[in-house]
Amino acid sequence: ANQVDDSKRGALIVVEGLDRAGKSTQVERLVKALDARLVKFPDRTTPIGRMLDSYLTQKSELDDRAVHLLFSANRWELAPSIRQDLEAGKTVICDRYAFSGIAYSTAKGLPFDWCLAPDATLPAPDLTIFLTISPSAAAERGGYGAERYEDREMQLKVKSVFEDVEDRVGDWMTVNADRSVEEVWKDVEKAAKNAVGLVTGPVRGLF
Ligand code: DGP
Ligand code: NA
Ligand code: NA
Repeated sequence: ANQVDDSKRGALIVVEGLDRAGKSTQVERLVKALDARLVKFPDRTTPIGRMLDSYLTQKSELDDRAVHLLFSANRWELAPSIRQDLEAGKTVICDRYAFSGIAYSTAKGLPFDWCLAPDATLPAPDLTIFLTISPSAAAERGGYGAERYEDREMQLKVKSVFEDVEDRVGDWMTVNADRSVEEVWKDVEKAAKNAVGLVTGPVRGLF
């Protein structure tokens, strides 16, 4: 294990991505390379997470605003332990975070600023890596899955909102995930290690 300098907090690194962009592979590599804790959102194991899982797998219907607040609540229920780990010097990788919340709900037609509000003051990432993929590269990687949101039209809308989010958020890096796993990893690893090295000061609040 890495020697932890107890005067230095851990880095919060978020990975966001479009469907088929290879997010899980990059996240897995990051967790190993940085000896980090992985937090996957939504965390489908909590009571709120089970409601979200049922919604995503299309076993239940929920009002768009209600579901948005549940996704946010799912992040808030994990937030204290994320903060605790960061303060103890542990690096935390989040597979999706508040930016997915904004992207998916705005893509469904909810107002951008309404979507942003419930996640304000969550622990702010030191780096957000957004894996983007062109529709043609996504199509070459095979069909979308059976979950809610996994279709071409929705993914195009989500992509466009992520591009708006990028303008509102600092410490953001967009990575072209049309390329091979190794090429993408080179960029991801470099940016993440750099972010870990640059961490200073207390955990900040989002937005
Ligand atoms: P995965 O591809 O395994 O990361 O699946 C998570 C799904 O949940 C994906 O379709 C994006 C969606 N999702 C994640 N976070 C949010 C959120 O905060 N709000 C909404 N509406 N959807 C989200
Ligand atoms: Na998915
Ligand atoms: Na930005």
